[in-house]
Amino acid sequence: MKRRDFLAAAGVMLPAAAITRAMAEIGQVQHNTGEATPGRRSEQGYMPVHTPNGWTLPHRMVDGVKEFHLVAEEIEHEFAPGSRAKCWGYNGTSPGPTLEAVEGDRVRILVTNRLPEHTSIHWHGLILPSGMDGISGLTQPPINPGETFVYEFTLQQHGTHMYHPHADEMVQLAMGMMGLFIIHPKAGEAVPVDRDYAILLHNWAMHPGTSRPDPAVMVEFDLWTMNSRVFPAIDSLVARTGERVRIRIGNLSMWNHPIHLHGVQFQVTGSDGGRWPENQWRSEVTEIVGVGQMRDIEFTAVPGDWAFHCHMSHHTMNPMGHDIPNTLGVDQSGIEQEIRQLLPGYMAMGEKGMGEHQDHTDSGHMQGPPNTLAMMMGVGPFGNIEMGGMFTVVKTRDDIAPGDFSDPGWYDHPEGTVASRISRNPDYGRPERRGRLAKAGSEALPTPKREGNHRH
Ligand SMILES: [Cu+2]
Repeated sequence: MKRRDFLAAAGVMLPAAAITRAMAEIGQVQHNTGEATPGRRSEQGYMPVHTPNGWTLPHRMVDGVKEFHLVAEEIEHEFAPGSRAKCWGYNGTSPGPTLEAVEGDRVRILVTNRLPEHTSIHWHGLILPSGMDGISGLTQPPINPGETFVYEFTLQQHGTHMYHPHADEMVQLAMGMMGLFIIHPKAGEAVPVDRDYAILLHNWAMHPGTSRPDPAVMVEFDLWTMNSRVFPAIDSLVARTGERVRIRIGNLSMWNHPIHLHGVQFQVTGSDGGRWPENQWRSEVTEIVGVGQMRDIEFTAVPGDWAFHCHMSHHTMNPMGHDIPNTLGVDQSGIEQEIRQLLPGYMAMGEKGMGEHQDHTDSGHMQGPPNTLAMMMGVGPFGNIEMGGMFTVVKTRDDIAPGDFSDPGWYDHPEGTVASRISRNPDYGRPERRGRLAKAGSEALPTPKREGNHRH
């Protein structure tokens, strides 16, 4: 965009004095590389945030103002290899690039709309003039297709924040329009972190066989994402043993997500309200991140491969039929033959649980609809991981260089520290058992006796 065009656009919302000042600065624009050197603090002294599967938007300094430029547009998105979709995002991606600044910075954010309909951007949780709040119709005119608007305000707080449209929200959020806005405290942090991750949670209705999210769905979503990716395509979160790690988690989906980390008791240290005073930090192993909320968790990294996931078990699955009949314990051997006459290759599933599912899909026995992921995926050093959705791994090793985010592979467990088989005999040992056991030899699960028929 030409400088003159920007100033014309800026004229919509900036006082004349600011434009004059900006014009005087033409030719004195400093370009910033955006992402600082990994593991190094920025010029302003903060440890840059790392957005797994994402990126940080470069800015430039214009007249002492940090200037960012977001472009709302349709994108080709991949949730994981095997599932692509036409989505909407910013600057080519969903989530849009992370914006990063420091409390006290003055920021100018240009927003160009290349969508087929109008949009706006709301700076979720930021303290700013009402007219900069980005609510189409309420605080500003909509940004029509082809137009560029400018937002400008001074950052009066620090914390983990988000941006998203506030125009045709149901559609634009469902299509993937969202991003993170990280503001570091001006005074620095008394307890510094060595690694600072940022993750946005979302859900998508990608009906099997389709390639565009369905914005009308309210409950039955089939993709549950961290930074718009599903397991096993979500980057591992890497750390060196002993490092202090922060994971900032925001939720713009339609569900609350109890986020669980294995291996440590983390501290919940902050939110969109900023980093809390230390005496308000609390130890948890699962923290619910409600819709529209942010939570920061921090921990000291201990060696291993540690699962990090939503604890809603259907949120760690990829597409599945939620309305299928319950076949657990049902002998389907006859039915399978009959259905195969109508549907060649049909496989009865679920008689002994769904654990066999990944074997069938991985081996190609069971071909799902095109452009649709299998329900459970991922292969670890000990076999199938049988996960999907909001699941990834915190990988901590002793020999990771500061700022190295590359995946170190699977953990090499010290001798004698892995659970292992000691018998293949189901009658092994003398464990105490209570309650009503299923009949010997039956594969059926015990069925509780119902109360008698009370009709008289
Ligand atoms: Cu969840």
